[in-house]
Amino acid sequence: MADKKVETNNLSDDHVAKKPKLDESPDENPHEIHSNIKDLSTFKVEKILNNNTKSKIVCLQGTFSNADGAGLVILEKTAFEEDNLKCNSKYFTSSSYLKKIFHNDIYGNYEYFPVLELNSIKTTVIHPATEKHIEKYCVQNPYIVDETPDVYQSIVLPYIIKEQFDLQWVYNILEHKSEVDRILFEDPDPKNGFVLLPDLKWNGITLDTLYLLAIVNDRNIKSIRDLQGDHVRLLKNIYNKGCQAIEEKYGLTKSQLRIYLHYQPSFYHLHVHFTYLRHEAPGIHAERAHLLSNVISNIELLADYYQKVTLPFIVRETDKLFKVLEDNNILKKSSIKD
Ligand code: G7M
Repeated sequence: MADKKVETNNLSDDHVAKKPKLDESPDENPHEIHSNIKDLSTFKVEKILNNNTKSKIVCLQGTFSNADGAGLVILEKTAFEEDNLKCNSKYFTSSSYLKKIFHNDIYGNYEYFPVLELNSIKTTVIHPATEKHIEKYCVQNPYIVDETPDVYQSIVLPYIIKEQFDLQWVYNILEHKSEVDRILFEDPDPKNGFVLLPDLKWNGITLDTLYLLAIVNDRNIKSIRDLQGDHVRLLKNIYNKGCQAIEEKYGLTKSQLRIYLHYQPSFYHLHVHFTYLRHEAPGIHAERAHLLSNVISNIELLADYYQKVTLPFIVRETDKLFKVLEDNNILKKSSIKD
């Protein structure tokens, strides 16, 4: 079940930097390089922003010789696909190359070069990349902020309104201008409906790393902070229909899925993450992920729970918000009174 192969396309993350008009199709944006890019020979690396040897992801900042502005290239070595390892394995053929490093008694060390199609690297290209995109991919010290409702209203909300990432990619999905063939399920109801499709972080091939996003049709919900009693129907709809669609297509039941929302999210249009429980996706830790079932239960107990609660979140040193919080002395203050 978990090793079933799934066909979807690769796409890049956070790729919209400039704000095209709402009615403009992504292909009409003269700044974009994605329509004609064939290889990465035009990319000149200027800086390694992050090189994570555990997740095997490297984030590079640079420029493209055929386009203006900064670009980001994110390379990720992908997990093994079990299908390819089973009997009649594609890995072990005579067209592969085995280079011996040394051997000692029964122990041998080798470098192995399987056939080309098994050596792909998941690649995300963001161009033109804004300062904010570059910040996002830099290694930085994280800090926890305990966000009281007051801090949210007076500091964080004004910051979000001013500085948030462009949501054009979200609207392109909702308006069927992008990723249409990737949609797994759609409920068109304007209030309680949503679109379910693979997240950009999923290479779309390995079920072990399954990662889908449910994006709500309602454009007025920024994050869990805005959720109230009358959103329970929407949230239950996402939970029930999202799980059903995933089970039908991928054979995973709801008890095998981690279904959660981020606080803070990167994009302030409500969306729910569905990942396979076995997959340790980025952003699943306690300081960021809020399980959907928990969120529903909290709002059922208290309709304005998310307007009253103190919500912790992570902020990084180079985020503009870090400076704003520091200037207001928020990072040092504890919201937990003796
Ligand atoms: O909750 P948070 O805002 O942190 O997560 C946003 C999610 O949206 C991430 O998991 C991204 O990988 C995903 N994402 C970002 N972009 C720009 C796209 C996109 O263009 N298409 C899809 N399908 N997912 C995206």
